[in-house]
This record gives sequence, C-alpha cells and structure tokens, in this order.
Amino acid sequence: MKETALLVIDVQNDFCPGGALAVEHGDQVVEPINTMIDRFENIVLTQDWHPSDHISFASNHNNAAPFEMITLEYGEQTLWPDHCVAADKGAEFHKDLNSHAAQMVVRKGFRSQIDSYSAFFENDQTTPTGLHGYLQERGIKALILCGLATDYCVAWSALDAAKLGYKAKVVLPACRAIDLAGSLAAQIENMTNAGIEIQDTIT
Ligand code: VGL
Ligand code: ZN
Repeated sequence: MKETALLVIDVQNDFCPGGALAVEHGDQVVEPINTMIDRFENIVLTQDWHPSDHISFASNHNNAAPFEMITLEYGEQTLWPDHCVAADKGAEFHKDLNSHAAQMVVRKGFRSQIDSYSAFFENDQTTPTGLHGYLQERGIKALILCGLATDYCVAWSALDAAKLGYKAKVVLPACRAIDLAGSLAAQIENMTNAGIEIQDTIT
C-alpha cells in the first residue's frame, strides 16, 4: 500500500445535490470514500477552484448557455453553470468527507483562461498541475480513483494517470456521473481501452 495512493476527485458542495453543478446522487460517494480513506495511507484530494471570470462559465460568454460546447485556443470546452468559485461555500468539500485525512490537496482550474478537469494537466493537456512530481517524489506507482464526476474530472485524471505510467483503477460505486450526451459510456470505454481497471466494488 505504500506505493498506492487514493485520489479523491472534487467531492465539493457544488457537485452535490443543491449545488450549482449538482451531479445526481453526488453526495452518495461520501460514505464509500470515507471507508476507503480509512484503509489507505496515502490520500490526495482535488478541489475544483475557479475565479469568477473563469472561461468555463457560460455566464462569461455572450449568447451561451450551460452545457453547450465551444471551441477555444486549446480545444473543445463544455460551458458550465458558475461553480466552485474559489473560497465560496460551493467550492468547499462536502462537510461529511473526511478531508482532514488527506496529506495533499490539489487545486485546479484556478487560471481564468483555461479549465482543468484532470488532476495532472490543465485542459490544454500540457500544463502540469504538479501532482505527478509530488507522487513521484513520494514513490507512488498506483492510483485508486473515486469522486465526482465519473465522466469528467475522474475520467480525465485516470486517463492522464495511465498515460503517465501509473497503474490506475476507478472505483465506480464511489463515483457519480454527469452523463452529457453519452459521456459516461464513452469515457468508460476510453478508460478500459487505456488499461484502466473499472471496479464495481469498493476497495
Ligand atoms: C467537473 C465540470 C466542470 C468535475 C469540474 O469535477 O467533473 N466537471 N468542472
Ligand atoms: Zn469546474
């Protein structure tokens, strides 16, 4: 277990029922994640953390609605309702998540002009967050991923983890999806093709 870390993605108020970008049953991940947190020694949390003028917010574009796709310099970007604004209540971890057990919190998406779904790279897929360096220094070789949302930040993080050479596993009962236009099935397939293990029980 010394070489394995639990990577808990974006278990924040805005992705839970009542939040600005609520994922259906998003709060149901808290209990299984807390159980896994008790079993792991290395724990990293991510926190979606946007300035209010963030490029991923539909409200910052003319004639744009949430969940539309636009093309930016770095590629396609889905527009979202304003969410996880730095230091607001919506950006806080769910109150029942055992966040105190984590040694490391990675904030992502904090630059106004670029989004970051993945815990490893911003959405240009080249700007690093620094997480890879941290994990390498700690000798971590395998990652167990869980959190919100399965088909966005969890999948992008898992795909980058696999690309970087980590053994990666996604624990589905500890994830919930947004599922826009078949995105969940598509990302499960992408992850499977990348050699990522998709597990139906908690670890
Ligand atoms: C996420 C959309 C926008 C996520 C974050 O955590 O999956 N999705 N920002
Ligand atoms: Zn976001």
